[in-house]
Amino acid sequence: MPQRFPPVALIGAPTDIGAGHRGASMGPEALRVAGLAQALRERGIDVVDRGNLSGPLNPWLPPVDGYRHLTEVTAWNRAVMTAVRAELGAGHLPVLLGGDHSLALGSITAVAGHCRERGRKLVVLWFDAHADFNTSTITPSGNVHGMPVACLCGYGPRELTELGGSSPAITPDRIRQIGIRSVDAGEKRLVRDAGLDIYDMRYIDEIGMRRTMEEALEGIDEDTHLHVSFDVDFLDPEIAPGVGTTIPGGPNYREAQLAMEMIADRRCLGSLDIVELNPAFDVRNRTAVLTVDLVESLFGKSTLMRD
Ligand code: 6HN
Ligand code: MN
Ligand code: MN
Ligand code: MN
Repeated sequence: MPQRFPPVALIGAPTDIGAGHRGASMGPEALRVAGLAQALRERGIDVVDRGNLSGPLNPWLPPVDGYRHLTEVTAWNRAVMTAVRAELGAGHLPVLLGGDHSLALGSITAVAGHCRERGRKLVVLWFDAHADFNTSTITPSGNVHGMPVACLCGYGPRELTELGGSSPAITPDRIRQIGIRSVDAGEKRLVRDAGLDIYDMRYIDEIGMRRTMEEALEGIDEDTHLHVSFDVDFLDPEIAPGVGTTIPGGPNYREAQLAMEMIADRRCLGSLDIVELNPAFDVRNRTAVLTVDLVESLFGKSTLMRD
């Protein structure tokens, strides 16, 4: 049986406030133009598009004390957290249309709070070329989109680590990272110290996507709230050029589809971020179209053929 999905709420967060290139602010509209809502409706899912959140413009300033635009990043994340919390409270499945990956702080903080209230187990699958585990002292760029996982685990400025209350939103054991192939020197050490569960490209090359996903999905069942944070730069740039931070050697089309299909089989998707899509780098919106295709699989497109 395919998962029966609650109504899906699309939440646009049109900003590149945490990124090192301009343009992810156009991501929500590119996903709409690629037919995201329609594709989900064709799967029999109720979809409501909440439109776009608003927040400060990108002042495009250099970092201060290791952070670029910390005040603005915080404002955007508060807006995202509030919107995601409201959808979860209403029993909806929130889909955050980023925007850069710093916004996952707001969405996952909301999801973690929701799971704590309901006594539900949370697992975050973080699809990315990057670990996003930098701090102000080790970051090579000051860009907060390289820091959300660290902030969620309590390493970061109070504005961000205490977005949802005084303790960190999650512990590192809640998160599993897939597709990683670019980690900065200081970040590597911190990732190891924190004990993050990382399925990097070397691992995927050696044991294949199928076994990787079996391991990453271990212990996940219908009582789990599964949050998928999908950074489009997870994909190989040959098929997904529309991102600001392309790193060669990512999963190909079939590998990415299989990962999404295997998640769908678990029937416990509870929330989703689609981030870092950057139309300024894309070619005829093909990365957005590909992303919609993968989201269809995540929502069970191929499941019916296997019943
Ligand atoms: N992303 N590790 C680099 C940095 O600047 O911290 C790149 C981060 C990219 C973040 O793609 O979400
Ligand atoms: Mn990322
Ligand atoms: Mn990335
Ligand atoms: Mn499918």
